[in-house]
Amino acid sequence: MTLAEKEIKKFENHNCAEDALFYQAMEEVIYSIAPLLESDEKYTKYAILERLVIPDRIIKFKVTWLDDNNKIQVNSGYRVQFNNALGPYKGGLRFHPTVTEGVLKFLGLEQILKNSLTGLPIGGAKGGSDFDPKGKSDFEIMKFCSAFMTELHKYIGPRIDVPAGDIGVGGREIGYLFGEYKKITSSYEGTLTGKPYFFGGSLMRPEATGYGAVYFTQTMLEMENKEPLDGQICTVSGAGNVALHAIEKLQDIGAVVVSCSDSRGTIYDARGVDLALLKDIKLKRRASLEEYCKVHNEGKYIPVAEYPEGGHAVWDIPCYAAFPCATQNELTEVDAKALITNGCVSVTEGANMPSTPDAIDLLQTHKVCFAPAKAANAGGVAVSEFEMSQNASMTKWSYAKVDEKLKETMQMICKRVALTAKDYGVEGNYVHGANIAGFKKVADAMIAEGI
Ligand code: NDP
Ligand code: 2IT
Repeated sequence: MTLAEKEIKKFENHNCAEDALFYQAMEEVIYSIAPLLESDEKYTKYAILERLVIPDRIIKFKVTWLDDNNKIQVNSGYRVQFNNALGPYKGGLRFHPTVTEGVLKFLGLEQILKNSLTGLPIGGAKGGSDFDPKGKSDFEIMKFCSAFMTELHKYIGPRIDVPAGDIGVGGREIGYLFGEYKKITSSYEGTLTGKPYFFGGSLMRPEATGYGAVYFTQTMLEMENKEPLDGQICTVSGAGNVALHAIEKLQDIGAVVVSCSDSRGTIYDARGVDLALLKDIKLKRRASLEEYCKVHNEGKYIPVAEYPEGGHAVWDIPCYAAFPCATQNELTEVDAKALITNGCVSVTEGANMPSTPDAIDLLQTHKVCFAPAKAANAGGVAVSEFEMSQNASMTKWSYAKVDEKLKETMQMICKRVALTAKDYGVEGNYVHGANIAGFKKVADAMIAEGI
């Protein structure tokens, strides 16, 4: 039995339906960091893994709110404060009917290592609710956010825990959450990031994750001696905050983005997608992508029912670079096979853990450059930290300054990940590089801070 297998065995109790995603994330981390554990026994001596995989605390609360028909609705709310060895707990809030404690534990574990990779003073956390924002009125969103914050405010603060957005939580929701926090505490402080710009948000926070994923890919392709992205066909999945801004930056640098998707279907437009229309449909009207073909009838809409068995229509489209930016496990082994067959050169994870372990193995075996989420999508949380910094010093940074710092951060992460992989004998494996580099910094801090 290898050291990694022995370590994984210790956590068998998480191998259950409720913790399936958490177990998947944890297993990858443990496999990746085996060379580090082997090279220095202090990590085992100080029981770092055992201490890291259990959150500092999980807060679960009831959220009761009144819908527009004055009917009482009840949801569950959570905040998983995972690890604050490097700084205040930091990570997004997800509002989606699939949210459970297990989902938030997976996202929280990823967040610890991602935040560590940014080199910024932020710990890891995640939270959210099984509340489904789809089809809710603006007032209902506001009432839910107020009710959620009634409980959450007790546990957060600019030096304690700083939530932000994730699936189902954008500027509108952060605005309502911030308003309620301010009302309860009478304090105007940077306890949430992703705020709209005119009351404390940072320029470029909405763009940061998508743009950052593109900056990361540019650096990775250069380091791996591959052709740059300009003029290349790219595919993107998702049609939310991350996907739309990845598309925006890709188009900016001259790439041709031919796809996007939502929970109901995929758009394929061989001439390049119409981003202004996508923003209108998804951000303004909050409608289905089906609307796209009403304007562009040359575009093709592929509903989920017509996806390949075990796969997704987006990854069937030939491309040079692929950007999964929707949700977890949306790029399977079937999809990886299709990408490889079609000559795809790089895959960048804009979403959190969008690729299944089998898919990653296959892509890496076929020498497809693979940028893992915790490195490639760290631009969002990095700019969140820039927002914390601006709030704390009561200043505003220019767009150019944020963009420059974001670019620098993504390039630094990419180089560090590649270098770490090389140092630990797994050159070219960005998954192992990211996990080792992210873990090492948190682990060293935990050791230095005592038990
Ligand atoms: P949004 O809510 O803005 O968008 C999510 C998009 O993904 C929507 O188009 C949604 O479709 C689609 N989607 C959600 N669930 C599914 C599903 N089960 N199957 C297919 N499509 C789905 O979220 P974000 O763009 O913010 O987040 C996307 C991913 O990026 C998530 O994994 C998130 O954790 C990650 N991430 C986000 C960051 C951020 O700054 N926001 C930072 C780093 C990572 P529909 O419109 O139909 O619901
Ligand atoms: O997954 C993520 O990094 C986010 N949802 C953003 C977290 C943040 O605090 O900005």
